[in-house]
Amino acid sequence: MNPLKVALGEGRTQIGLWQALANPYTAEICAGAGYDWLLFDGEHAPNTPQTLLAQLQAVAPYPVEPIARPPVGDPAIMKQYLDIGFRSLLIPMVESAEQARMLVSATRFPPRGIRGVASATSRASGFGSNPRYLVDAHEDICLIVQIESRAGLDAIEEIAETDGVDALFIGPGDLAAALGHLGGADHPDVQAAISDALARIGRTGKASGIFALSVDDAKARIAAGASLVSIGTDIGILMKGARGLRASII
Ligand code: 3PY
Repeated sequence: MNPLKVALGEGRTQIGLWQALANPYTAEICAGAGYDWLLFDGEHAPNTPQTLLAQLQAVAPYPVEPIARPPVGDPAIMKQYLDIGFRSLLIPMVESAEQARMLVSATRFPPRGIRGVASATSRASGFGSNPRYLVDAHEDICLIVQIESRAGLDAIEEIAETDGVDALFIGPGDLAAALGHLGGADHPDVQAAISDALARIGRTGKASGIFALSVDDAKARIAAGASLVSIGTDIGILMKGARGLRASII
C-alpha cells in the first residue's frame, strides 16, 4: 500500500520537504533525513520526466513517499509520471469538481478512467512483469489537488467530495496573487482565507495540506488540523546553510 495515502485517510500528520534542485544526489540526502514525503516539482523547477526518474530511483531505498507535481494537470503528463513509477501526484491549480473528476480519471485505466496503457515500457508495472498493476494500480495512487485561486476556494466542498481525491493542498503563493497580494502570502487577508479554506476542507472529512511559510506557520497549521505539511525546500536549506557558514567567519 501507499503509506502516504493510508496516513492521509487516517488523518495522520505527514511532514514533507520540497525538492526543486532537480538533482538525484541531493534528493538522496534528503530522502534519508526522516521526512514522510518529498515533493519533486515539475511546475517551478527544471525537471523533465528523465530528471524526475533519476530522483525517483535515488530515493527508492528510503522510507519516504515521492510525490511529483506536473506543470499542469494534463492527463498526458500525468500518464508519463505514473508510468515511470510515481504513485503520488500533486496537481496545481484545481478549480472545479469537473476538473477534479477528469484528474481522477487520468489516474485510472479503462473502464475506470482514461489512463493510457503501457505494458513492457512501464517501469511502474515492473516493465510488464507485474500484470496485476493494470488491475489494482489505482488502489495505491494518491491524488492531491491544489487550491490556489478564487475559483478553487469557491469549489472546495465539491472538489473534496470527488471520489479519488485524497487531499486538498493550499498553495499560498498563487493564492496570495489571486487575492490581490502578489508576493504577500503572509498578508492577514491571505492568512485568513487560508485558515477558512483549511477549516472548510476539514469539515468535508478530506485531508488538507499546505506549503508552510515557516516552521511556526507549519506548527500552527498542523494544530489547526492540516495533515500534509511541507516545512521547507532543498534550495532554502542550501541557501541558508551556505550563507550562514560564510557569515560565521570574518
Ligand atoms: C504556492 O505557494 O502557490 C505553491 O504552489 C507552493 O509552491
